[in-house]
Amino acid sequence: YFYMNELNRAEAKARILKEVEEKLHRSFGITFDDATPMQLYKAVALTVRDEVMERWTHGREERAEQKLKRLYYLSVEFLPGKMLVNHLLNLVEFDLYQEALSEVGVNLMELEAEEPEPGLGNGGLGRLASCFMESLATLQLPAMGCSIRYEYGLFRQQIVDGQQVEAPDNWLEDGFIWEVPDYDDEMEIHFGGHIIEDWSEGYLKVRHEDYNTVLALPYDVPVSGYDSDIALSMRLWSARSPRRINMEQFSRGDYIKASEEKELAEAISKVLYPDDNHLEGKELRLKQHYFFTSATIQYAVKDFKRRFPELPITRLADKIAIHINDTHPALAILELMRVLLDQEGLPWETAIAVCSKVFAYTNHTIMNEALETWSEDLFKVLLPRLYSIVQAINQDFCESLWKHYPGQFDRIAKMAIVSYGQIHMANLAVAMSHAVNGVSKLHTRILKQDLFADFYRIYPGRFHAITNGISYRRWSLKANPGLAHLITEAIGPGWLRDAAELEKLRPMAEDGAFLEKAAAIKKENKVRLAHYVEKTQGIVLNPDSIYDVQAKRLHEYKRQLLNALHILYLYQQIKANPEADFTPRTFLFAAKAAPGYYRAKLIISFICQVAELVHNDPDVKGRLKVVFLPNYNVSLAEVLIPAAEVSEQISTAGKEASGTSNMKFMLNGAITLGTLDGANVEMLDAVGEENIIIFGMTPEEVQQAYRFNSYRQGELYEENLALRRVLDMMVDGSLTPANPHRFSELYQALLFSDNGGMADPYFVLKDFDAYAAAQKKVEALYGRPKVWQKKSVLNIAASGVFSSDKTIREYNRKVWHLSPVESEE
Ligand code: 26Y
Repeated sequence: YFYMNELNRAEAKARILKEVEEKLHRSFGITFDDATPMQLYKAVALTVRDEVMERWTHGREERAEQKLKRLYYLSVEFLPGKMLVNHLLNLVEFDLYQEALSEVGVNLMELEAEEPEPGLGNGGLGRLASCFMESLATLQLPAMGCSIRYEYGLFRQQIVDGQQVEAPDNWLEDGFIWEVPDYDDEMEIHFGGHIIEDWSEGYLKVRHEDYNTVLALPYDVPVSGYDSDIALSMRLWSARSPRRINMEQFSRGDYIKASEEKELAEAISKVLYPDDNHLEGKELRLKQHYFFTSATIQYAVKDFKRRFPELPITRLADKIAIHINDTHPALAILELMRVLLDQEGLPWETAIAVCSKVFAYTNHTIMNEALETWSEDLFKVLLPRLYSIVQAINQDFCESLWKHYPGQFDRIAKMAIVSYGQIHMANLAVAMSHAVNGVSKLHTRILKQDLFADFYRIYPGRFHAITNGISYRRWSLKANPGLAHLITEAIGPGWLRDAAELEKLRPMAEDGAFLEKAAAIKKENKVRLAHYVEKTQGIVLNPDSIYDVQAKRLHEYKRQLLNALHILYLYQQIKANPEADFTPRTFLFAAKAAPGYYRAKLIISFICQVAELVHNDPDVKGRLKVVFLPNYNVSLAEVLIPAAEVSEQISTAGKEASGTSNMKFMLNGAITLGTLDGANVEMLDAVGEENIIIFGMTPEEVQQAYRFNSYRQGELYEENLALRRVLDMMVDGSLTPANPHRFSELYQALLFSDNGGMADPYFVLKDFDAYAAAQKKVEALYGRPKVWQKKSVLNIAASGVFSSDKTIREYNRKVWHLSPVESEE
């Protein structure tokens, strides 16, 4: 379509409109003029789906024909974002559709508003999984993403009276055009019951009896890649009761009991757990994990046998790779062991050998509260066969450890898979995978030196550093079309295939006309955001102020509180000197807090109160604005990130494994204000220290302060007057005069240790001065627009290394070894 002449274009547009019209007639029995926006959206989406489906079929056939190895990417979360426009961009048909539809008065971007966003994830980990799927499709690597079809995605966040309120996300309510159920691949999942060891034939046969069955029905959602001949599947398993309604009970009049059973089975895929980086060991969550990993393993084995009837099961690892995204799907390891032992009849050692060749594991966090463990008591009741398998693996594993660490009981206990009544999923994943990786260089170093140091000593070759990446086409072409067009105008369209070509923009940083155009686009995006904020919040933004954005899940370690305290500091400066010059600033926050994370919710309230204070003070007028944007999700990110000038990446050094929004902001020309944490370190390497603002403690300093317990919070309070004044504002009634104690918990947590926990464990106070100084630099730099714009363009030029295409190539080279589907020309 790129190279079409005018005549062909006109024909193609007419064809598109005709197809849309036909879909309206056939699917909805309605004419174009009478169609509702939702019907129109669906009709357009159905025509696009037809084309995506062709690539889907093609990919499937070619993969079979070429007998290719396939990757199963298991993740309990995916955040794909809206799909219509993305598919059109990938098919390189966006312009054509947009023109065709605009000729009949329909705006394609507005049409997409009708599409529900699948909120099947919490944050970075889920979004990363979706970026990976797009890159796999673009590189034509055979892969399938597997997860759960949650009926309710992550809650919708509302802010009521300055507080987070959760509303259900019933995203399937109006139907989801992109999913296709596959009844042929429905699987049976067994829970509970007990196992019987049968030696009657002279060897061990294990029978599982009295279990409860739940059915897993897969819904496939196609994933397209940029200008790719194939589409991949995201396979979402949905739980169904085996008896739609238990007929026997029904006829005995026990209708309630029968429907209860159905409800209980279907509860498994009802709702996504809204916790990010924090595990509560709930039975239903364990059920979810087993449900989708068991379904996936059974399907993978079935598909292997169907495609390779000539191969013995011992060759499984030649034809499939299974990647587990964090430990949540690590039960897949035990489930494959079960299938190999009990169904395929492999001897123990052989099954272990096959498994260890199949699995690879990515760690996404070193924080203790996010490391997954399950109580043995719960585990053995729910998954009795897997329990006996994990016991045996643990036994073997600990014996082998004894050889490496003779007599070192403590060390072995720390590495054990089962210890002190708990099953340690990360230890299982490391012990049973052939590859383990961290998600940035720094994070991987911490894994090797700290969390998995004892494993690293024994298996150094198993560990890899593979830095995260982003689906940069969505975050430019889709989210920031103005910038994308400017880039293409300057360096040609090659960057859309190869992100490294963004480097060609470097010389443009010296080109005044280019800088002006880039600045004009940023301004348009700021205005677009201002419209959005006015329409949704009734708040008017000043598009000439600095747009400073912190958008991510709310966590103490991410330090939204540091940002908020600094705003109070600026406020005090204005109050002390109302006539002084002050660069107008807009601070935008967006963050969901886990519903049970009390302190995170309190921080949201705190930010909202700071916003109120600033808003109501006449001295501040026009200088400071603070906005908390509710319901951060992929769609909001697509409006927010292109408008940002300052990107806040201010986590405590060593705590953020990588971060990925940092990369998206960089691609969109924001200047990063960040700590030496996660991928920020690599952004610094890529763009150079003049083009990023780094501040605060180093990861080593943080480590030392913990190790030697040398952090003196109280002294900072005593000695730093500016800081003390800010902290005092938390409790002196300035924010909530009617209830001055509202935020005392936050204040206390910064200054006083509490049941053995140290005060301010994320070093908010310690980094305060450095942060304020860094913000001063921001202000000074903003006062020199040409210099700012130059740095902004250099950031865009250097952001190509964070393409997830590159990340996926690296996984493939180091871990998966897949061959691409070759297209016949
Ligand atoms: C099960 C529960 C304990 C849990 C639920 C969600 C544990 C972790 C998570 C999510 C973790 C997550 O999103 N981690 C983020 O992964 C990103 C992609 O690698 C990183 O960029 C980011 O630094 C990390 O916090």
